[in-house]
Amino acid sequence: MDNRALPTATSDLADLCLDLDVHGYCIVKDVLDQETVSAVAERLSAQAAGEREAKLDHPFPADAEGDDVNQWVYLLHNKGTVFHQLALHPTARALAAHVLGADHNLAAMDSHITYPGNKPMPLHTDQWWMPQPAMPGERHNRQGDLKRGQGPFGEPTPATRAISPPMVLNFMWMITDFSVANGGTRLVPGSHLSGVQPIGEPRQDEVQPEGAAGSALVWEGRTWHGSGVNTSNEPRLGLTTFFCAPVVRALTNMTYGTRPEVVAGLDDEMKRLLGFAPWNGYGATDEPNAEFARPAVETVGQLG
Ligand SMILES: O=C(O)CCC(=O)C(=O)O
Repeated sequence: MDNRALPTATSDLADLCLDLDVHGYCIVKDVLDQETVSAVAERLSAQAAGEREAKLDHPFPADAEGDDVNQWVYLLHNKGTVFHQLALHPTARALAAHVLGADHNLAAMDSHITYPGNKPMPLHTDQWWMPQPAMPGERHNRQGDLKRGQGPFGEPTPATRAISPPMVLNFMWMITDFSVANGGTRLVPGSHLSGVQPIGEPRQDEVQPEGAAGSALVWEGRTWHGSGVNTSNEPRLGLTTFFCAPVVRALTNMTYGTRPEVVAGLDDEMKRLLGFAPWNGYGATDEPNAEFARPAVETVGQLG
């Protein structure tokens, strides 16, 4: 298994799962038809342009320092029902289930647009906040003390002691082609098994998979990755459906951030995915076994 060649684009689910297990990432071939890609691209581009023009876009904490070129468009499920099918897509859900288990939530659905003239997003993992396993008698890291970019740092070689499992999965939809020229995602194969965080760039061992619009690049929470430099003349549209283990707090506050008129139009599966459904009592408001948590205005207030 260790000798498995680096991932190439495929739609074979067993191969995708093996690529994730062995290399920490996989490339899903032609997962969207071109009509869907066009519809998503059109809505996303209009939204991104509107937010930039109105100065309503905000950087992400893992962006390169001082990069005011790239753009994030957050909470996409509020910005067009065309995006909902991506979160619910069977291939995305199957890979999320493979890594996280049958129960998982949508932690974020955002777009990252790399524009010409940008800075590369530094290599990072998506679960820098996960405490390291500790041996009996060894002091544990306190989860609430961990900070982004703090380490532990090291080389992307297999650890020689226990490491934490993946807790999130990033399913990055290519809404335009992804290429080296337009700032496609950079990854370090095998880094998911190292148990450490990246420091120091550039690296010789990173890869930058290319793919056609309608494909997807998928990596698990421990894999070192970051976006590239866009030296082309066109924006690169990436759209991430970011899944998390159900007990983990989502990256975006989905329940607070979903507009009431959007909540009213959601089907039950989308509501579950966004975290409106309690999971073994977690995430409930006033009724742990309710199918969906009630918003505060509907819960019982002071009585008597
Ligand atoms: O946009 C990219 O290529 C990478 C995005 C990324 O690093 C992330 O979503 O954590």
